[in-house]
Amino acid sequence: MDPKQYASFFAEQGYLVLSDLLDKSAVDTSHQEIDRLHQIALRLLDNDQLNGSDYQLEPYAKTDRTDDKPVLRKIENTRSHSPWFSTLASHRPLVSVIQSLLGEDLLLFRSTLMLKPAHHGSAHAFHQDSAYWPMDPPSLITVSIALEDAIPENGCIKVIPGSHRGELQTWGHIAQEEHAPLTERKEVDLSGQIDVPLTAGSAVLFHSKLVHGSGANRTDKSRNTALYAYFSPDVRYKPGPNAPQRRSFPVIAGMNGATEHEMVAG
Ligand SMILES: O=C(O)CCC(=O)C(=O)O
Repeated sequence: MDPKQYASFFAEQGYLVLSDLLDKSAVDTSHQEIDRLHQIALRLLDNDQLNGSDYQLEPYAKTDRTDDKPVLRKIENTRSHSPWFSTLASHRPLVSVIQSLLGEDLLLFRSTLMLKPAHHGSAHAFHQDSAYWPMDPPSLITVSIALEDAIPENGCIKVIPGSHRGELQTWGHIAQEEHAPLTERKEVDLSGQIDVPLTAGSAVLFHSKLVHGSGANRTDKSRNTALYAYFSPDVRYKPGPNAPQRRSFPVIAGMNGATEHEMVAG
């Protein structure tokens, strides 16, 4: 697809698959880095310091560690914990596609590793990201880069194509037990849902109003993804009254070469 086709597919469907975004060496480096971050998490767990950190345990796992590895659901703010995952947010081929959809100036809202450990990885109920984010208008783009082959059995992402053109709705808790339905909301029409299987190194982009989720990991291997959310500086920061009223966002591209951009609530 050329950039024009990307833009029209994304506008219509609200998601876009980028095949082979990372080569094998980048995928291998990501695995090594994930192992290193698990060692850090293990030390935090042993010292009772994991709670309240950017490392989150699987809420429904039967144990907090297996094979001397903590059973983690996700790691937030990876750009602060890992030079590798910080650099990956600016991966040139990825940034070019995001720029073709959002414009030249790009800020980073989120850098996260979504981890689905073997047998433990919980499901993610259907939701729209913008229902949880203090950003307006709700037009951010997330990329989820598969670091292993992602298939329905290990909880690949599911999307409802075109759902980003509907209203923003109120959703419940995202993390769900393995056999829980992916939504309790009877009024949500799930008939159009599709799985988005990806090979390791491929990625899916999705609009922050797109209804999406993922099943549990029922296999004996982990299913990990590197996830980044980007936005244009036209999007405003609108936090609730109890949240910090100023927030600084990393610049990924443009913005006259600045490295950080502070936004004041409003
Ligand atoms: O990685 C997944 O399984 C789902 C991620 C997701 O839904 C999200 O971060 O909004």
